[in-house]
Amino acid sequence: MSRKSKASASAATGSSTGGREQNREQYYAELERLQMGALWTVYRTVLTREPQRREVPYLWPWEMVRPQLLRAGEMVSTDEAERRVLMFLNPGNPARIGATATLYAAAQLILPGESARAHRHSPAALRFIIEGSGAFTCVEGEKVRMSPGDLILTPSMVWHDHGNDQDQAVMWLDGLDIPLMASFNCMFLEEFTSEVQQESMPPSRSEKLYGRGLFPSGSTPEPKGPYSPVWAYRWTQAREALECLAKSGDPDEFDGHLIRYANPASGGEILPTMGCRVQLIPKGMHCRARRQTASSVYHVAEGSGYSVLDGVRFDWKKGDTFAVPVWCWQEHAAETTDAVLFSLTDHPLLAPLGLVRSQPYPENNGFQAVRSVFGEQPG
Ligand code: 1HN
Repeated sequence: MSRKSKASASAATGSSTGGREQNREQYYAELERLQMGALWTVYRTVLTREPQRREVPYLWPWEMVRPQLLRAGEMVSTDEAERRVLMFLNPGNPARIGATATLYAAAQLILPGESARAHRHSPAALRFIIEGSGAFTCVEGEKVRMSPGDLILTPSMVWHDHGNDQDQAVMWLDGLDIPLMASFNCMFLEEFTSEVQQESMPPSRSEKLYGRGLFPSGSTPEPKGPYSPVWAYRWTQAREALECLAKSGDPDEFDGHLIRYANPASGGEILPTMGCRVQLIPKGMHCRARRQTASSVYHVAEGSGYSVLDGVRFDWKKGDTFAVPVWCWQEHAAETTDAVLFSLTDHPLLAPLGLVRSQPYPENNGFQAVRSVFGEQPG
């Protein structure tokens, strides 16, 4: 606008600078009523130079979670609750559903003699067994037994119910892509025609047919769906692989010895929205710091150690779960024992969108300075 036309515009509205402001406020209010908005008022808050988030790094210690879960066992049956689950809620997550913006995590308890009804839904789920043996998940008519450290998958729209026909309480970590499904508004749930599924397949069929490098041929259908055809990844095997990897060479400077759970049919991730990793950090190793666009939930499978997350030290031990949100500086260390961390990540969804980024910590020789300790009052 030329000087002349600017002057005539303000003459036309008869305004000084203050009047112009007032006009703008009235204009924005009018747009609001018309269900419109001026981009320039929010441009910088929408299009940020780097990821912004409300979620924070956070840790749920097992010694706090376990008694609360057992209390839930006294207060509510699986019949009443559908699933007896305590959610890990990130204090910054506005929807009060996620451990990060994309990942839901929780602890579930099933007591001896109980079952949790059969259903299927659009969110995909995975379970990492924390404590107890002998419960099972029935996945598409196949009984999959649980032992500590096992990973069990129930992908999107796959029928599943849980049962405990043994004599111990069984507890596990649930990981779901619920925040994503909620943001897509793509939630579907169906209840099965009976409380639990008939056992229509041989036990552990998926592991025997697809998990051992021996695929069925002929009339047995090829694995379908964008997910692993293997419902269970056993701890004994994951642990053995870690042990072997540790003897095969030096640890990665960021990850220690890291293994990715893979879909044996494709070599890719186990689920399209969530991937799993397990890493061994040898006693005395302090991994370098970096940040990533992928967010993660970590669960301590063995040993103890600590992580520095955005300058805060989080000490952890077996059974603890912690959330690492997007673009959060993170580094992990094991001090007095080897540590094994299981994790879930939204990496599989970011990869095909071209959103995978990782940045090593640029200062201080690649390690963060510790500002405070999680759980301690500052000062
Ligand atoms: C679900 O189906 C399970 O099957 C656990 O164990 C947690 C959270 C939200 C929606 C469905 C389960 C869940 C869930």
